[in-house]
Amino acid sequence: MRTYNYSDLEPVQLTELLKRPKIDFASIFGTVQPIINEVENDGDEAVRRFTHKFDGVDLDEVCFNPMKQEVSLSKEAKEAIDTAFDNIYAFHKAQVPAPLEVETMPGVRCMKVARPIERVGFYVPGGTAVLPSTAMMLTIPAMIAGCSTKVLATPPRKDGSIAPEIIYIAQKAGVETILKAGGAQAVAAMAVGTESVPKVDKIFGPGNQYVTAAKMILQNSEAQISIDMPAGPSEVLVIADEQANPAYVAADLLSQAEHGQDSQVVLVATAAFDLKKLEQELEDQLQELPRKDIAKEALEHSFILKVEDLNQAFDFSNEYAPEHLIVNVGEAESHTEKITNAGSVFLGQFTPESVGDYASGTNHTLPTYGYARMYSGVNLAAFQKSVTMQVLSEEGLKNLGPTVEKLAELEELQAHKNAVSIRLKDIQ
Ligand code: HSO
Ligand code: ZN
Repeated sequence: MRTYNYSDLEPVQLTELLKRPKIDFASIFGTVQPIINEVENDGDEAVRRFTHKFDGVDLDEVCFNPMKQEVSLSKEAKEAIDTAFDNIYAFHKAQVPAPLEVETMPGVRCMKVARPIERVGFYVPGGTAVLPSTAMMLTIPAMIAGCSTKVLATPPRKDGSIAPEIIYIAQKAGVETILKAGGAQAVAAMAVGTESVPKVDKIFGPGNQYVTAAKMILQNSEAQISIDMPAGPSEVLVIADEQANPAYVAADLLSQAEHGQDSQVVLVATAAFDLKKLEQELEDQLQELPRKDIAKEALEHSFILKVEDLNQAFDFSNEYAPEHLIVNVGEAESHTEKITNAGSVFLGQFTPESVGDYASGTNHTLPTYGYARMYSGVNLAAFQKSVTMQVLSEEGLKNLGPTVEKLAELEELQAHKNAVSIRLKDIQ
């Protein structure tokens, strides 16, 4: 991994290090738009065509109801899923907002209540790895929010089936429809609806560049959908000081690197951290990984930044705004105030990113690409919208009416003023 000294960096170099690989969305849009158009025009038939073309699978059915399926899974697999499910459920259930009511003036009451987004779609990637954990991260908060239509899209396996782990999770979360398709065609089918795919209002989940491009195009189209967030390749930034075990740090870096060749892996280390030992550990541990080719490539464009102290480390991390931030330093919790931009944070030597990827309870659908500066990861509120309400008593209208009349006058909107005056006349 390339190594830099934070204090020696020229501003241009710093800007370079903060950058993520450029994604040429203009050309990807050119590929994706015709796929969307075909799904709009031909519905299920287009989904079948693209699944044949891109996944080499001839679908017997485009969708099915997972509730009606038998699943065969080992006891151990079920137990692991059940434990993760319960933790994710508990953490997201605790996010249910209390109804809010404020009396802003005597007789003027304002309320804010949460309501579920009715129809939601989840994209669960297939590709180089099946990700049942992503199915949990998306379906559980939707279940808690009370979304009434839940569609899960995931590419079929070579034999046209869907992994039993995903079906088991879909059953637990009350998903009514599994769409056996991936890519832009799956996103389009959920956004516009087809003969067998219910149309949804919001689409969640990570995916490759085509999936992301489809989400971006469709949110700006007549399909009228919203999306969770823009997504880029997965990333981790580890901050390590002298107490961090280089073997743990190497393991954490590799766990992110194995996601994809384009994964972003950054180590920010204080001078006393043993970088020699780290390099050795990276090399040794890499050799043992089934996905070593992917991880190796990811490491090739990753880097190490040496800092003088933890303040520099957090300054850089906040500018980088990583999807995952691992703080492997002494008294890690004492530094949380310094963290301003990060998707999800892992504190202390016993908290690898993997625990949040799978089972601690936090969500792993997180902003990448520097979007942690302004986006939150998926959470319960992402499946809700808030509705405000207000009620005025006679006294309330007497108190507030003159203010509204004056403001309406300033805006020269006579009808607005009248709506108040006509009532005030009756009650004064
Ligand atoms: N680190 C990934 C999530 C994941 N890891 C799924 C394993 N499975 C992006 O946050
Ligand atoms: Zn992961």
